[in-house]
Amino acid sequence: MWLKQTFDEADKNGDGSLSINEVLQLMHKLNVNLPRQKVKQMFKADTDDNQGTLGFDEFCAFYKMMSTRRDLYLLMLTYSNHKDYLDADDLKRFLETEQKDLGLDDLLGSLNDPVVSI
Ligand SMILES: [Ca+2]
Repeated sequence: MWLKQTFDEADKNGDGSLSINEVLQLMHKLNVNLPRQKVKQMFKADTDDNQGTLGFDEFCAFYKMMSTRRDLYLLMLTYSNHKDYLDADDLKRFLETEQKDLGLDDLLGSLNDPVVSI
């Protein structure tokens, strides 16, 4: 499984979990350029054991969230004419163009999230 390989490679010290520094190194390697502070927020939200590390299951959830937000961010840049928000026309264009099973509420919720704001 690709994610498992990614996880193992990212786990530099081999303790079976990812510290925030291991995650930041991985994101750098994957060319995911989210501000460090945002990663910390996401990281904090995703570790429910308060130990500041991600196990494999947590990593999967984190990675999925990260990819989704990155995609949304790129979509937003595409449809907003490089404004830092989508106006009603942009959103209409987006919905007409993207025939994806993405709920409008999900999209708006994500756009309101600080992680995808510029
Ligand atoms: Ca580790």
